Amino acid sequence: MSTTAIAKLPKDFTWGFATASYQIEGSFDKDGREPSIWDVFSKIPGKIGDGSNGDVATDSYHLWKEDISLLEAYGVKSYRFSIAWTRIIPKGGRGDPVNEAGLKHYRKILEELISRGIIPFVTLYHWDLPQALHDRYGGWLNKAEIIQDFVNYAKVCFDAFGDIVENWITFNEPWIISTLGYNVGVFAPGHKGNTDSWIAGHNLLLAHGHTVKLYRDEFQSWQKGTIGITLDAHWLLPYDDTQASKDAAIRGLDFKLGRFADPIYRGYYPESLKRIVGDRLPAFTEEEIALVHGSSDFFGLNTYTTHLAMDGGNDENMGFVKTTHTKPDGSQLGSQSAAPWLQTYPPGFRSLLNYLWKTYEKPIYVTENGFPVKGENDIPVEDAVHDTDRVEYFAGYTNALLEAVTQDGVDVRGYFGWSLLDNFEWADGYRIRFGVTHVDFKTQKRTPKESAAFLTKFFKDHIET
Ligand code: GBH
Repeated sequence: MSTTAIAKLPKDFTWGFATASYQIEGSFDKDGREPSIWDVFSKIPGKIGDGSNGDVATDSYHLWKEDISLLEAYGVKSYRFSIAWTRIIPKGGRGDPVNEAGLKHYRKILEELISRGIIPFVTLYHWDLPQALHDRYGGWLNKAEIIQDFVNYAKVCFDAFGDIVENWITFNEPWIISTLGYNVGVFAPGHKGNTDSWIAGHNLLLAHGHTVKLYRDEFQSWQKGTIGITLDAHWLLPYDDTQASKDAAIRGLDFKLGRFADPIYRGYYPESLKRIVGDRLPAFTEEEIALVHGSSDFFGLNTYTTHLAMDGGNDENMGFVKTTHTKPDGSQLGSQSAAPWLQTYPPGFRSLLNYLWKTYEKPIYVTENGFPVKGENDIPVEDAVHDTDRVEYFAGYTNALLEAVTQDGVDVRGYFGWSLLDNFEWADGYRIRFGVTHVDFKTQKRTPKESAAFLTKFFKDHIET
């Protein structure tokens, strides 16, 4: 009998699950926390599909220890979560008081994680801007104020936690923040404006650049951490053989990914972006771009699906590229999830990893990847735990990752499944479940699904010891 050696990820490859503060914490008014833009936005009738909000969520503000026990039971090496700005500086600004209760809360979580051998990856901003800053000066649209206030908040976090946090992520998905929040208006703060997405995105890049400079100047040498940003990207394939579709796939990547990745990793906005957006795209001064260029130690990637791209449509945020999962012959690219935008397509993940490594030459952390099973919200927990479609998704995606690393030589250092728990899925409310752990939102009972066990075994089998 012959044995084939199993391809393995390097020994220091890390893996775990990710969450975000507003999606899991609840306790929206406890211990000094003040409203974020998501508290206010979610309570406007009609904004959230099931009329819900994050007031309670998975109650992780109280059940954090139980959540950490789940992580431990799953055998993870790392956990990615985000800090709520509104717990640290409830009104957000640099003149506003720091809230000791908030600092204590995250400190105890961090200490508990470390005591159980789980490495924290901390996101500073997963969309929950203090409402006070929105009211005071328009939040991300106000360059003069927001950058300084964000850097001030980040400094409080580096001071308070930097001795035990070695992995920092400034922003989660600036594309989503700027386009859905400041142009389309389907995410908080629900602002609509045809130039404002470009301004918000530009200010996010600058806030990121200034924060990383501060970290490198004052903290990195003695805290020995790394810092970077997480961008969201879908792989794009041309819809058909036409040149127009081929160009559309490239242009779509420029708009979705290059818009943030090119300034950070190469030092300029993509040409197609400048051409199409014209002078509504703010320009960097020489000093500013020097700050932004090179401001990420790694490439944080959130990715869920692949789309087919074709020319046309009216979405300027995508460079007038239309996307679909339906092939020209009417068949589907992958299998459908509970969310209209998400189908399984593992080869696209492998292509995306290769593209990022070739284009940006930075070690990659997959900071989110996951799948909401169709119909899962309508079935009892006994059935929901047999999440075969999610297992199939993770099997395809982890295998694509393994191939990218071991066959293509892509430098991927970590992988986080989205998400540890079913949680508040933004404008979709609680109806779309991404968790590897089922949550009964009435009792807060947590029940592991089969997908959790799948990932545990996969990484146990496929990381060198
Ligand atoms: C990530 O966003 C987020 O970081 C995470 O918080 C979230 O829970 C997770 O993905 C799952 O969605 O087609 O108009 O319905 C990924 C970006 C943003 C993609 C919302 C889907 C729905 C827009 N997602 N988008 S729409």
